[in-house]
Amino acid sequence: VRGKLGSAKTKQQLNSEKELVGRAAAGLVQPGMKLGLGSGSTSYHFIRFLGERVERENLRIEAVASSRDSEAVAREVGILLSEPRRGLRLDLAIDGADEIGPDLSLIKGGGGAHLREKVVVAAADYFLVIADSSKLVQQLGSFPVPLEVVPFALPWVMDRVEAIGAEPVLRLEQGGADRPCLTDQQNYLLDCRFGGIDDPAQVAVRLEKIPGIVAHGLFIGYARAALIAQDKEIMVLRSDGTLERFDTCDQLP
Ligand code: A5P
Repeated sequence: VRGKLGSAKTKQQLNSEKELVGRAAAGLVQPGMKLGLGSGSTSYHFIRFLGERVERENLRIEAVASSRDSEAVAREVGILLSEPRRGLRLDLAIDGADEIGPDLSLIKGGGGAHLREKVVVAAADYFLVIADSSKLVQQLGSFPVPLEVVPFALPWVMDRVEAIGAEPVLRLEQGGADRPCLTDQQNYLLDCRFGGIDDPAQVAVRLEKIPGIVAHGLFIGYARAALIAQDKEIMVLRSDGTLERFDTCDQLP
């Protein structure tokens, strides 16, 4: 397990960290807020704890889910869900990440939901990342950058991605079937191994010039802060690279 926050951890330890930070994030939600709900295992904990607050405190909130999976969990725990609509701005989006750079640039899409996740965070006034300690890295790129690709364009997208220095691999369904994994929009996913990415913004611009890529997993300039659990503590990372113990929401920029 990578990251400047610490040593190798078991899956169970990382899951406890995800749970800890998910609970803390749910505690930040204020009555009346319009929320963006992320996807993945850390967001799952956040949504469940938020559902507990909805039930216990009769907390009134409205939320947009960034994937069918998150929508199902939110529904199960009694969170009122909305669809995107004209004029709707979200107060706060909370979501996980696969890698977090020191300047809060991110790689997302390990769960294949990054298209809707990007749509949701772009509609939010504040994007807070929540993660376990393995996600913080000095440089993005050990984790392959996921691309959501229109099936028709796949071979040519692979050629173009290779030409900019990445190794693209088509994501297959889990469980050994030889079928491509489909996103919520019925598109394919290409996992692109770049190795260390010196300039994530430049790579993002290059990917955006390739027709057929609906969304890439680089999130540059979206996150305002990240809450990162480290054992029993939570740290806050800001875009200037400062990292300190998180005790109160006044520490959020
Ligand atoms: C989903 O597509 C992703 O962007 C997730 O937000 C990301 O993979 C983090 O997932 P975990 O919280 O499961 O680590």
